[in-house]
Amino acid sequence: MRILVLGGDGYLGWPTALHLSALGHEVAVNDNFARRGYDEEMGVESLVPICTLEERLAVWTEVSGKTIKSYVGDLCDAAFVHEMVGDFRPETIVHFGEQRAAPYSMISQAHCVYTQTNNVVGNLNVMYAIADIDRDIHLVKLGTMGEYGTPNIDIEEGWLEVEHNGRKDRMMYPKRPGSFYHLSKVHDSHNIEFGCRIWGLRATDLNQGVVYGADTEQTKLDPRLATRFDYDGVFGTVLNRMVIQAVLGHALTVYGNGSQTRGLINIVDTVECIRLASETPADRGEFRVFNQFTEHLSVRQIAETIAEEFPGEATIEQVANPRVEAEDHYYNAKHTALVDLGLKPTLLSMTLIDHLFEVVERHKDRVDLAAIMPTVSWRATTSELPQTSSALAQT
Ligand code: NAD
Ligand code: USQ
Repeated sequence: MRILVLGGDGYLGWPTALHLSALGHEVAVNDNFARRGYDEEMGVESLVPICTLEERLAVWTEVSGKTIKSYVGDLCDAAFVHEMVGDFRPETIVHFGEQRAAPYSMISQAHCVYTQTNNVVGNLNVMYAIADIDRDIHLVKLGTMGEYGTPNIDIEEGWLEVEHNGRKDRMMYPKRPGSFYHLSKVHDSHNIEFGCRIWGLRATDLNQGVVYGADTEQTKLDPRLATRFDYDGVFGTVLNRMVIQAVLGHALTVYGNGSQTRGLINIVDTVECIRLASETPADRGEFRVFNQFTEHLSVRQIAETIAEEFPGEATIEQVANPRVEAEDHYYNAKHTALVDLGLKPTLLSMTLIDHLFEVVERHKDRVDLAAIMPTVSWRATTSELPQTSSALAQT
């Protein structure tokens, strides 16, 4: 199958491209390196050193004998997207290419507007390219479990049967997200559902939980194939951050009382979910939604699990929650569709955590301790223009 991976230089896009290529698919990647630009803006770097996209692609050919084509450009450039899709003629487009950090979207007005413009416009350009060039192309779009928020009822996979005043309908599950980033994903979902209903597009929206892990079968083949690993207070996700904190002797930062619960997924399952969704496409006109996580834990449970497994001393610190989010809430989210397609979940285990400790130990000298504590408050509304930033300069 010909598969175009958008955001193919990122934490998840790169290992997904390798996984699909290793399994015999013909793969191309797109990226505009915005993520590398946010690092410069924030003054941080991935814990694990990463090569340039060009170097990574050359190493993959050296190691596997396979070739991955690359298209460098911005998804917000409609002409570029049209040309890329027309040139590669994919059967599937996997769309990872968005600004993905909730705290980044809450830094200031400019960061919020950048995030929503980048994500919503980029996705619309992809939809228009598919509609114009070939409506049989299956769009596999990365959404997020955070689109749903934490409602006081069970979370279904995208759709909800509603009975109101004696009448019934199947409606998109109501959304109540927790950041301007998460909201951008809600807007994308609505736009894609509209494209399926009106133009007959075929799409799978993958509402993914928080990803953890440092490597996959392919990225382990050569250190130059490594994917990025973020730990800072803006881009680092909770489990990866807590592993680094334990190794560095920094207290594990639980925001608020830590009862807030999130779906989690290991990076090796992410790449497999993308394969499963791509190889069994949605029907023409179908907006299919899968909840992509394998288990759910509260933030406090994550911290306790890591602290218990750490061979040295690890302390847990409850810090004032910089976000506005429910801490004590009901949480029961369905996640059976991908298992029904064949996913064999990789649950959080001592072996996985020990492996993460080893990865961090190898690179701990690269950590900037000053980047660990959270700095972005959900309550502030900063509207002055930020310092010059390569990422923001594109808006
Ligand atoms: P990432 O930031 O590492 O990768 C995203 C890539 O997209 C980057 O390389 C970036 O340069 C690129 N990109 C951004 N805007 C672009 C544009 N306009 N044109 C071209 N390329 C662009 O993020 P990630 O962690 O790999 O996440 C990938 C996707 O999965 C995101 O859409 C994210 O919302 C979703 N997701 C991630 C997680 C997680 O825990 N990491 C969880 C759920 C969902
Ligand atoms: N948290 C802590 N301590 C920390 C960091 C985070 O307690 O040091 C808490 C947060 O308050 C939050 C939870 O952990 O309640 C998750 O935070 P996170 O930063 O790990 O994840 P989030 O901001 O939700 O975003 C990440 C990815 C995003 C993806 C989302 C999936 O960055 O791209 O969409 O996970 S989900 O959370 O299911 O929406």
